[in-house]
Amino acid sequence: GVPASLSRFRGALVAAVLGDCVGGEFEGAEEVPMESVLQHLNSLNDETKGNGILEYSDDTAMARCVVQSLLTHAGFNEQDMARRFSKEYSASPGRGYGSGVIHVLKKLASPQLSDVYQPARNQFNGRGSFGNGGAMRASPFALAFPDIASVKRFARLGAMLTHSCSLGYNGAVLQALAVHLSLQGALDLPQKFINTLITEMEEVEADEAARNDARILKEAEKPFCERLHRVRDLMDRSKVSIEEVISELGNGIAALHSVPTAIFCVLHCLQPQECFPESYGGVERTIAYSLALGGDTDTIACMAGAIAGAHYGIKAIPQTWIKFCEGAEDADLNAERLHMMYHQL
Ligand code: 8NA
Ligand code: MG
Ligand code: MG
Repeated sequence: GVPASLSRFRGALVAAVLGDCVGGEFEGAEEVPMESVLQHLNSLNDETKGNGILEYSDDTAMARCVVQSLLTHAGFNEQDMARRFSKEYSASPGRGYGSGVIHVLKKLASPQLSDVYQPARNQFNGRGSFGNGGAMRASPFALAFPDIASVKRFARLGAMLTHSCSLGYNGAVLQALAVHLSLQGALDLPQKFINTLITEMEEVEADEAARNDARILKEAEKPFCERLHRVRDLMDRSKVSIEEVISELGNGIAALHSVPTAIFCVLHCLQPQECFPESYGGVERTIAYSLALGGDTDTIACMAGAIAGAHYGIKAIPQTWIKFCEGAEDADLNAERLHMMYHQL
């Protein structure tokens, strides 16, 4: 497809919502047989049901705030984005937020707050959260800003409103970069795609704060780069089991254990495979595979969905799935608005 076409924007934003909605079924499950995944996804083809019966969770709730804020200000405004997060949380607190981040969201509601980044810095005894909550809502930054420097800068700042640990906000940078590249058609050359991500993250993780956090948490010197090298090694193998993917990359709620995993899901599902029905296109394969990993399935499928959707475009998304998922039609409309913003900046 054409780089940065409307179809890619729609695919990215809609598939992220679908991943969140259909992934909710298995969130936190330790083992998820592919058979159960296919059964669950098959139930979405029943045309007599539908109309948004699968609800979205925190992932989509916060991504919608990011989108609305970026569109309203034609750019990044931290006060406005923070206010939208806290308003959304107080309106619908039951969307499955992490147990730490809810304290930040409550503090962000205070009108006396002068520094909107402060509540996030106070998390976990001042170390900040390394959860994937910054990364799960990072895709819209790649759909709003055409230049890579802005994507990196604003994905980072947007995540820091709740996640001040570099292992949290750098996961958001990586997720936004993956969507940015996919939007340009970079997944046509998967090796080059992963190498470009590694090169970009080398620079991102050279930062003093990142090195310090990695040291304290006893991670590799450049944790995301190390994980991306593992992704590249797994890509080169002819057969990889679900167990190996989980043990090498993880399926948990830390950004480090989920963003590289989501990227691997997309790369692994670029070609048709025996375990999927023949009728499945790339977006269906990617989401199904993400769910079969278990763990934080809604968030991994949401992030993988955004990257895959930006590659395959809206035509690869089944209409029946859209009908079943709350917020999918809204995402489609917002994608059009972001597409305009991207091409005007
Ligand atoms: P968060 O910031 O509360 O982080 C999530 C969790 O990670 C925390 O509750 C802690 O247990 C742990 N954590 C993060 N940083 C640190 C630290 N520095 N030291 C010790 N522990 C830490 O929430 P979030 O916005 O990052 O959300 C992450 C995930 O939680 C999302 O996937 C979201 O959907 C949610 N969630 C996940 C599950 C699941 O079973 N996978 C269930 C409900 C909610
Ligand atoms: Mg969620
Ligand atoms: Mg989740």
